[in-house]
Amino acid sequence: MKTSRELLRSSRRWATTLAAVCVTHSIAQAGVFYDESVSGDLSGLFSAPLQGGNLSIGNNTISGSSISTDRDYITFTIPAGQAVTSMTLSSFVSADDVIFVALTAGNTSINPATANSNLGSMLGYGHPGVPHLGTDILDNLAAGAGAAGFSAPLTPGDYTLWIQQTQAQNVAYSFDLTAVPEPADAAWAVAALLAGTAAYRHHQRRNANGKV
Ligand SMILES: [Ca+2]
Repeated sequence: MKTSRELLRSSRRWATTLAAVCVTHSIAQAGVFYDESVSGDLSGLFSAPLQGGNLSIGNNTISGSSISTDRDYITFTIPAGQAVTSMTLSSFVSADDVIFVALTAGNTSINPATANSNLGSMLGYGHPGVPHLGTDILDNLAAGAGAAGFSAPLTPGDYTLWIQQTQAQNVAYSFDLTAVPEPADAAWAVAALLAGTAAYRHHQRRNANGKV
């Protein structure tokens, strides 16, 4: 059985931990995950996408452009204890109105030459564009006909995006992948903090009564 002093120390540690998480979250609000204008064109090989690495808590922005046969492939990893709640089309600049996006599990995408007969190997796909600007497109991708489908949030693991404009008009795009602590972890942290707060109040009451 912990003493009230121990519980108070525990609650302070949790408050510090939670504050650190909040600071990290605010710092990561507008993180660049990959920007073609800075780091170069993304891989055009479905079997060897650019390996993007781990997402950070907050927004992870992928920016690039595609025209005609320029396929853009990039992987991202959702670390253990995190989840991706949304993929927002945050920018779309083109004379055309849509772009093609597909999501697969793992570190490779599917062969575009046989994609039409292999839709089930994708988690989802869709054609987001002007009507989706500023909205989450995970639900649109999950609804891709013939795809395996999935439910948001995306859970820890490796994923690959295939982004491509198939028409002659260039598309400049940005997507924001929003990563958060997994709900179970966040709920546990809050519950622990609340338990610590209750212990602290108990400690204060005992102090007021001349007890420790
Ligand atoms: Ca590109």
